[in-house]
Amino acid sequence: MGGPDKDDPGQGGGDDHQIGIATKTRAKPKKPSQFKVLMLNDDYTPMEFVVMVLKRFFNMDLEQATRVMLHVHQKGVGVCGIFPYEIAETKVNQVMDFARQNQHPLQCTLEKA
Ligand code: TYC
Repeated sequence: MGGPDKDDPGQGGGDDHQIGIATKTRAKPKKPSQFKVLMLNDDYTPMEFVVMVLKRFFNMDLEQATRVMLHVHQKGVGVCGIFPYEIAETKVNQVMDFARQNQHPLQCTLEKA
């Protein structure tokens, strides 16, 4: 990667007197960085509730949600999905709010992918 931009006209093709719009001012556009949404195990949140959360907020079907829930239950942590920062943050907040409303200690967090 890197190297000169093919799509960047830069200073105009050898013509010192060219009139036009400056195109060299923009910073190189950054790809939006991705974040993992992690679900953490605890001893109290019911398995069915975790499955419901994975279906509701991560659009998993019952089989996927059950697999991820069991992975978290056994290993302590698992990935629910990978998203741009703002979406990942929104998912974490939605899960935490929903867990709190239902008085479960379920924890969810972000990690740079
Ligand atoms: N360990 C919980 C139980 O035995 C189930 C559970 C799974 C809780 C995944 C949180 O992220 C979690 N009821």
